[in-house]
Amino acid sequence: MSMITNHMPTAELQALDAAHHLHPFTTGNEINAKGARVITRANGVTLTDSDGHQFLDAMAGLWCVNLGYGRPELAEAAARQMKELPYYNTFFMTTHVPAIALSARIAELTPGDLNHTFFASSGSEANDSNIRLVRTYWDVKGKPSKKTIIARKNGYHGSSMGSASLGGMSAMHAQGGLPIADIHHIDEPHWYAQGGDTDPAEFGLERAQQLEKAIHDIGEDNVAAFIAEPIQGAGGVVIPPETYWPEIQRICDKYEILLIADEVICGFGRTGNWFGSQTMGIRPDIMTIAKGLSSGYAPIGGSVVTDEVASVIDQCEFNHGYTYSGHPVACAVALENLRILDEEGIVDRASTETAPYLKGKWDALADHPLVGEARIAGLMGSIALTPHKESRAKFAADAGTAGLICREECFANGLIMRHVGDRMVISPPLVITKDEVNTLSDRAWKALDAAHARLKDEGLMKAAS
Ligand code: PXG
Repeated sequence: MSMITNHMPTAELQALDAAHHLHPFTTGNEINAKGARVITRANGVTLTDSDGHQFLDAMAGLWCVNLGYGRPELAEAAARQMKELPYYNTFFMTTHVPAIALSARIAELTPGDLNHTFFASSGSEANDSNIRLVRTYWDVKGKPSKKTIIARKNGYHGSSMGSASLGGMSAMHAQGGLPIADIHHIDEPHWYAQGGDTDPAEFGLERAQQLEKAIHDIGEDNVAAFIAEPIQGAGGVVIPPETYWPEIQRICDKYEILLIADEVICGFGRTGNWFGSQTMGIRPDIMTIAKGLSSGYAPIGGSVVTDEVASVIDQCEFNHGYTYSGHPVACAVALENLRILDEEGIVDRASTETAPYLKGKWDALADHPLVGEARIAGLMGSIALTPHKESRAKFAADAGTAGLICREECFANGLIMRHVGDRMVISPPLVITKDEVNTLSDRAWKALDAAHARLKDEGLMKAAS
């Protein structure tokens, strides 16, 4: 038990939370009955709750705290900026120093001629901006019929009406009448779950070629853009077969459509390079960024566009923007985060030292009787739980039953992993040390053993027929 700051007793905090706080992606009755876990402090890769329990946060919050918790420099950058200029907008012919400095720094870090950033406060907002950006782009170019955006089933691009429409999460579409008009979804390149007996390389090509077919079906004159995450994150860390992205790039090059890489999770060092597009060898026209941009210390996101896209958008008044587009405090925090990630060599070390070490430990989990495959790219990994390794079978129980049990056992063993259905995913802070990787791996084995025992006891190690 470590020191607990002087807050109310946990039960009182939970009662107030239940009375007044509505939670995202949560069944209210369930959390209110059980009592929310109250996180009070964090440092490095370790979270502390209101009872003093500690957890290794193998999710970096929600895939965002790339720098790790507790860096005072970011707090000081925020305080300095709040004292100097806490707020001003970037509308109506004005700008300010933090937005100038951050957009220039992003231009240096991003590949190619992605040199221009339109700021938002989140990934959802940035993807909403992208819908308007690509449709405006084609309007200005005299091709207003090019409106449809092609996206992927089980992709995740945010939770607003526009971004959730780009996303391919059916449970989200079912609430609130989504998707909005002119969004089309193709299948994801998820070989483990959907590849059956095909060879992964073959499957990757087939899934990429669905884009070409969709362009033909909808008509090139009606398609504005294709959006995808270089590696699907919330969909379960789905690393596509190597054949997938080159084929997607070929198709985007052949037809007149813009390629949007949603780098909200993959960006800022997560996959072993500054951007997932570099890891996957793609040349997007637009990148969505958020999360790791500020390591989650302040809400900020953006759409980074090429010189060509900016030169077209610049010809019109773009009737779009948020009160907090380029918020000076968020920009100052992001700049400080990028400075540290770069100057302390955190992205480089994560890629050259930590990632290979973690990969060794992670790949070994595939030997666990409950694990069907272990995949990892940089510091972003997943394992598939299965009742029958050889056939990659799904469980007979509802999807997510085994995953939830495994997540509970992770918590019980001081480890935070997220479950996506019956896949377990990790995305630890990039600053995780080799010792902490050992701890992560030890706790993952223990949690898997405990989950396996429970699944057997409860008669759940049965394959779906
Ligand atoms: N794009 C991607 C690829 C994301 O992963 C967003 C956009 C939206 O960003 P904002 O900042 O609006 O949340 C995301 C967010 C999960 C989970 O449970 C994942 C996200 C958000 C919340 C939960 O895996 N990703």
